[in-house]
Amino acid sequence: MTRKLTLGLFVALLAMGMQSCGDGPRPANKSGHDLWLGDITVPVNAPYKELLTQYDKELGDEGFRIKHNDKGLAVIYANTEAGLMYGTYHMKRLGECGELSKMNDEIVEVPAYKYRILNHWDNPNLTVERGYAGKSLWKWSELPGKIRPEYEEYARANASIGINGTVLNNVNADPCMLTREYLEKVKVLADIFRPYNIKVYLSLNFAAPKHLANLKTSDPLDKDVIKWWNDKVAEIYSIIPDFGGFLVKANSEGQSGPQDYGRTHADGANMIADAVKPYGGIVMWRAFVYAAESPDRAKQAVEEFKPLDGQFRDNVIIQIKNGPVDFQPREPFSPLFGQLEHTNIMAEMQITQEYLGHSNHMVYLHPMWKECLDADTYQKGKGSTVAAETLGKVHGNTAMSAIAGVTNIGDSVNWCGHQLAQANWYAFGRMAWNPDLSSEQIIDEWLKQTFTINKKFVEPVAKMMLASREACVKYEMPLGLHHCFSGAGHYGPGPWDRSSRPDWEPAYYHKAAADGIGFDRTSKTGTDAVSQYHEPLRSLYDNVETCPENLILWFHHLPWDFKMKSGRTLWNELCYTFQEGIDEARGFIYTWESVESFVDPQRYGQVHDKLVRQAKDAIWWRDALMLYFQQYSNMEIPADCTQPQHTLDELRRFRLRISNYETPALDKLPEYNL
Ligand code: GCW
Repeated sequence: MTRKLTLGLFVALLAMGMQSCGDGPRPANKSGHDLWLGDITVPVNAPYKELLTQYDKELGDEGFRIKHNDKGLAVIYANTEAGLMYGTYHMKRLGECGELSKMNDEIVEVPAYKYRILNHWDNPNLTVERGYAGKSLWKWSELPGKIRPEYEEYARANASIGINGTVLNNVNADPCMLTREYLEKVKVLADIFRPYNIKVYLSLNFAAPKHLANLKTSDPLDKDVIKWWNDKVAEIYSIIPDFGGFLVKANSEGQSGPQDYGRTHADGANMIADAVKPYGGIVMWRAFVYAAESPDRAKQAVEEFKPLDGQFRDNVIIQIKNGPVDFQPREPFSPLFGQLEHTNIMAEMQITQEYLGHSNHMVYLHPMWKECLDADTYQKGKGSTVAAETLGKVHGNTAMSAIAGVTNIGDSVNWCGHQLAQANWYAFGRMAWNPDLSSEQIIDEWLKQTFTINKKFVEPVAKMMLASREACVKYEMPLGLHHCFSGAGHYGPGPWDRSSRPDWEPAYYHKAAADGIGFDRTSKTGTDAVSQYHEPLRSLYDNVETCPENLILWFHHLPWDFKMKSGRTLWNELCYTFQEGIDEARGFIYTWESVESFVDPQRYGQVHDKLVRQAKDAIWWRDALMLYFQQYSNMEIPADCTQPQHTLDELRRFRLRISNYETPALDKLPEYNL
């Protein structure tokens, strides 16, 4: 490690990883971390900060101003300690990026979203659902007695990018999290995070009254149930006075919810909201609901939540995934963002790469999230972007603006499983602070703070990372295809997979048949999902001539020889788009090799091995999908494309035996020549 360690905590985290070997757990003692911890604490007491004596409305509770005082010294001003802290991190970031000259002008920074929250899908038994970075960071069996240094490092990392809340446990929530025993453990974490302006939240199990108190029901209108929740919430706040509130997955994928008792989502959410209201708590109620019987899963959130608009309490926020199905590499934005007027809404992004190659693939996700936030819902005419909707600007309810990211953090030595995946954690925080920041700016900052400011490294690696999301779309599911994943951990292709539910089978989504491929969501012949979008989008998507080609198979079922804008048949367009993805993934390896001299051997080697696997997986995806589709199209893969290296039968026989809590080892995957 040649770089000095700095406040740019992402430098620090990587540096820490460098002190141990291999991918094992990070060292549990502090000694290895002294340098950066020491460095990080110094500026917090430095004299160039001033709490304002008169509240400055422009800055609010978390913003700051940096300007020169009459002695020519740059000073950070804020209304609160939190504001001073964010200002300090900002100043350090500028320093690390070689941009201190920006302080010649006055800087005013105020976070865009009020609630900037990480969601951990961590279970009490230390598994992490869709977690690809080892086990859970939270060592519940050791708490409250033993405190690991990682807890505070985690808080510093988040503070440096503006995260101010964390939901500690999985939305598929174990009721035990609300027991006194666990609340005492949660308290320890809350105490560690508090100085960093981070509140803790918990996911709740809606059936907790039944599980924990043996009540006969968990009906949200039952008076004993209401009392139980009120008492439980009072207990929580007596232990953690600034507890943030709850995240709820109800009546979704087998989780209990108010509909079990003939009640609505609003009944359920409001009951919890009333309990936390006196303490300033909030309820984030997820809109990720779908039933096996529906002909189109993509429509269900709007169908369930639109009729409830206006019925939710003002401390409830409906948490909506960016896309209408499920965190696919490309989805149109969820139409629910443009359908509610009197209800708080927030976006849920997935930082962990459930559908983007786990921590084996290098995929920089900010461009994907920004595509969603920048998308225009047209709910109140042009400019009603998803960002504006979730910031509360479209309906003038800005007080409850929020955004959530499902984390990619675990106890692996590099925190996120892939050395370059920390960029996604970093990017989520920066985006929540300022959704206008560009993907370029964020990756530039992260690379400079994590590796080196040398342009010869930063420029090619930034270019590679900026291209990676689109490359992943091309090699996994181009042209609007979606959910062609193997059921085994959602890693790798499985277009032929069968399941207990039709909507858990890839064929439900790709609909490949002799007459063509794609999901018909048009108004005349399809499910009419297009009508959940406002004009001009509705018509744009409905009409095959105007539908953007990168979403065409999301909205249309088209014949194999359909003529694309390029003049190619749909079949050939699929083949060549896959090919571009394969070529780009191969190119990432060469880019990385070209910067070898800037990276220490350990990080260099780890990233290199994974990039090689990523390129192999790209060919695997193409082989699996196109050989499978070929059964219906009877068309050939063009001769100038990489030719398949396995037969369809071989690929179908391959079994990846991983659970929803694991990522596959690189040597357990189908072999390919690059
Ligand atoms: O994408 C699906 C995942 C589940 C997850 C669910 C959800 C936590 O496959 O593992 O459960 O989404 O978001 O609730």
